Formats: sequence, structure tokens, C-alpha cells
Amino acid sequence: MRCGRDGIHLILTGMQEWMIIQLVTFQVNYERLNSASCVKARRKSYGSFQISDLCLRFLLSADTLIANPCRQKYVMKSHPLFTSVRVGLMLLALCGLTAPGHAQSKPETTANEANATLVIARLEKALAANDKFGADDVLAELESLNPNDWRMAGLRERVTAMPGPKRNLTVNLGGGVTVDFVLIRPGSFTMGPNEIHPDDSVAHKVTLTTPFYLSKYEVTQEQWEKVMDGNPSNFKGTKNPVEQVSWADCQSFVAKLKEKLPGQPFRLPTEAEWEYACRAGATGDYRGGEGDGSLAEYAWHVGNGNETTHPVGKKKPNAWGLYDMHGNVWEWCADWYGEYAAAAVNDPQGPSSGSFRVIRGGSWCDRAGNCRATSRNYYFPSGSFNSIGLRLARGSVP
Ligand SMILES: [Ca+2]
Repeated sequence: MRCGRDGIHLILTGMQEWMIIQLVTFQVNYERLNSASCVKARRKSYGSFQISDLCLRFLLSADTLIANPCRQKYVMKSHPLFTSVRVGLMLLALCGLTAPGHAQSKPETTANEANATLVIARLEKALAANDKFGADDVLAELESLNPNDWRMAGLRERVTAMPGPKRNLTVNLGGGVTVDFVLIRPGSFTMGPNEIHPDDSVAHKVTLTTPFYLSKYEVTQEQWEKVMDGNPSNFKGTKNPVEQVSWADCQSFVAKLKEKLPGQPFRLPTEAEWEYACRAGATGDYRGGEGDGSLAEYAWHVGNGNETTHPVGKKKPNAWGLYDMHGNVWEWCADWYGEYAAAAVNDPQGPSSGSFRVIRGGSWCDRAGNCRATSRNYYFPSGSFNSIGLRLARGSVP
């Protein structure tokens, strides 16, 4: 019998084939213990019965199992095959039949691998609890800790298969132009106060109840052109943020984008969503809560902007992977400008009417103080300026 995956091809003897079938049987039962939805997905692949794939999956899971004493004890109680499986694994290792990148070429266990095993135990817990966000977090931790871990591919596949919005989303505008989005999870934060207009901006608790996507970068000129067939920007550059666009222009951009990509709920972020995403969990004026001393690492402002916009993404991102939230160009928000309510509020949308629309984040021509996470400003909805652009938001479903 010949089977293969990722360039590895093995010739199995009758005994080895029998052993693998025992392992696959165990895998089926192990998956059943893990998760009903997982089993459903797996059964589809069992239909074609690609034994090499199943064998690989088993080896991935079995290693995790062996590394987790609690789960091992549970499975041993509930599944008598476990002992024979361990013997089988040893035999397979002796026969040289192993998962890609595993025993045959596996280096000695490193500290990172040992730590990764502990992290994987937590990931298994999140998977068992169907905790999508938790699993995403632990997977990111694992990728950071030991990105070449041989178990990574199987774990990534299982996390990706979980229901719920994905951590990152890329929207294709055609011609090689894309928009990258970052998932912003629900949560609470203290919004405000604002020093530019202190009378309007009392600090208050805001809770955002649903996840949404926010574009990783300000909308660039090539993205704008791909949708609008024109570029009004003063400082030309395909990767520079579009500017000289009014709030009304942005609504046209969003409407045309929805026509181009039906069913995708694009929009401008609300002011609360913008500040929540800008803070990225920080409570201070800037991305990390520190003073403006390190702002130049994260923002183009009047102190380092050289009187122009700059290509997006050249400064450091904030903790949630968003670039240029501080500086480069102000970003239009959906809301009319108005006073904050002092009381705690869920999903604020701003006043129901007004004369000005909110802009946030400061720009290349603003002092550092205007680039604070809390700094609010406003402009006429029909007005445009060479320091005002936008960032796209998108609902998290479908
Ligand atoms: Ca900005």
C-alpha cells in the first residue's frame, strides 16, 4: 500500500496497515469525544477514506493527547484502545512511519516546544468549550511561541473550522487591490474626555455589544480609485491615504463598494467604535497609555510629518494591529458631532441630527495633542480637506 502527504510517501506492510487502521479507529472515537461539529466535518473526509491523511490527523491528536495527562486519563477510562494505540505509536516510530516534520526529523525538544505543549492544552480546552475568541488568542500565542511547531497546521485547521467571525478578513477590490480588515471584539471602555472641546466630552463608560471589522489601514488612494474611478487627493501616492474627500463622498464610496461587493455590510465606524479600536485596550492618551514621547513611532503628525501625508502602515501598529489610528489623516466617523451623555451607554450612534460630522485621530498637520485617542473634532459633511480621509468598518456577518 502506498500513501502520502506533503511529499512523504510510504510503503506499508500488511502489519503496518493493520496498525494504522487501529489508529484510525481510535481517531474516529477520539474526535467523537472532542466535539460533535468536528466529528461531522471529519466524517465527510472519512467518506473518501484517505488513510494517509487520517493517519496524520491521528498522530497530531495523539501527541496532544499524550501531552495532556488529564485528557489521557479520561480517554483511557473511556477507550480501551488507548493502551494499544500507544504501543502502536511506538511501533510506527520504530518503522519510521511518522507525521511530516515529526520523529524522523524532529530536533530535540526545546524549551519552546515544551511551553507550546502547555499552550496546546489550553487551546484544546478552548476548542472543547467552542470558545472561538479564546481559541484564536491561544493559537496566536502558540504561533508567536513556536511558529514551526509540527502540530500547528492541524490546530490552525481546527480553529479555522470553528463557527464565528475570523480574526482577519481580506476583501478583494480587483486588479490586485485588497482591503485588509481586523476583527474588533465586543467590550467596554471609558470614552473621553476630550481636551479640544472639553464641554462636550465627559468621560463615560461605553459598551460595544457586537463584533465588527475595521480596516487595518486608512483607505488608500488606489483603493478609492478602484471604487470611485477618480482620486481627489492633494498629496498623490497609491499607498497614501485618500484625502480631500467629504463625509458625503465617503457615503458614496461605501454605497459603490456595496454595489461592487453585494452582501458585505461596509460603513464608516461610529465614533465610539473608532475610539475603542484606537485605544486597543489602553487607557491613556495614546496607543499604549504613555505620553506623547513615543508617538513618533506610531504616528505622522506635525512634528515629523514633513507637511505631507505618508504611505499607510509605515509606523508601528497598535495592540490590535491597526495602523495610523493616530495621525497621517483625520478619519471620518459615522456620527453627527454632539455632546456625550454622562451615563454609561451601549453601542452609541451619536446625535440623531446635527451640523457637523465627527473626525478622529489627528493628522500630518496636527500637534501631537490632537492625535490623542480621545481627541474629537468635526467638519462640514460636504467639506473636504487635505488632512481628512477615512477608514472602513464592516459588520462581522455574514
Ligand atoms: Ca489616521
